[in-house]
Amino acid sequence: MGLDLVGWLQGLKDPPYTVLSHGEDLDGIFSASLVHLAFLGQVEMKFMAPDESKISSKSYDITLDLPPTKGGTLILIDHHDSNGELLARAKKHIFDPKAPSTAELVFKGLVDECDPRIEAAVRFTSEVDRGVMDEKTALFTSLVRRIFRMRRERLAKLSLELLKNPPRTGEDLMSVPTISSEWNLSKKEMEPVMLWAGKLGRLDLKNTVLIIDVRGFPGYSTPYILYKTKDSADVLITLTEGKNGCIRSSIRSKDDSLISAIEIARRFGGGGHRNAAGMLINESDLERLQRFIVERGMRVYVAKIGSSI
Ligand SMILES: [Mn+2]
Repeated sequence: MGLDLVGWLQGLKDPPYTVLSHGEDLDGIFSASLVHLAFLGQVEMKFMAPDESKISSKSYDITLDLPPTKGGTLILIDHHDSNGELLARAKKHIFDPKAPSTAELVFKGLVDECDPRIEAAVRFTSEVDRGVMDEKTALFTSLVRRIFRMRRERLAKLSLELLKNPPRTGEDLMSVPTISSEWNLSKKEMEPVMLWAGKLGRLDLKNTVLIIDVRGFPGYSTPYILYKTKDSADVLITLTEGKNGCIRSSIRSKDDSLISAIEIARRFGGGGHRNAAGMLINESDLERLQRFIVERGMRVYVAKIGSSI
């Protein structure tokens, strides 16, 4: 079935095929790797964040793990429930909100190969995208974000490195050349954040939403902070500086918490998955956010990065 899609695109136009993927996590990067494999390298990769692609007027042949652009796409492959309303922007799509990762959809849909190392890396990517990860994988995700912010053109190189050494562990992810050199560049600014996140992670807050204010520190550290604090409260919300004075916020919830991540995100115009979502808010929304949480019967604990815990 999927090979039909490859043939369909090849019949429609000549290579190289333009690929737009999510540049902020393993799923986006490795999905791009798999498309590179499916089209035998005849691709040009670009990376964006969801809030960028949603409003971009450019068009792409293949869009992965993102809301399709206003300019449209020939093929969309994605698993984000909240992008379902934008399917009309794609000529053809493989869209399944139940899929554990976009990488799995790309693998099943486009890749005509049974290299067990690739298959294992797809399974690993699905686990990571569900939020099951170790400390090194969380650090990798933070470093991917740093690259995305500072030199995103290098992500294409990273996606090829991952294809050469299909990752199965956080250790594998940290050892690819682009990532280990980024770690050397960022160690000094990351280490204080890591220490603080470790202390925050030892809190044990019941029925509480922990709001972690990371503003003033590098926003790319968020995935690592979320990992270190994952057991400290039912819901975690991070605040980092966004563009034009906006606040970028990531939300994580536990299955049995009173409020889910997606409920909070939707309430403030964001999206994502049930227990992992994101939103862009303003300073003036922070009070509304806290009120919403309290009205729904949960407590709020605000931690400002660097402050004593
Ligand atoms: Mn994904």
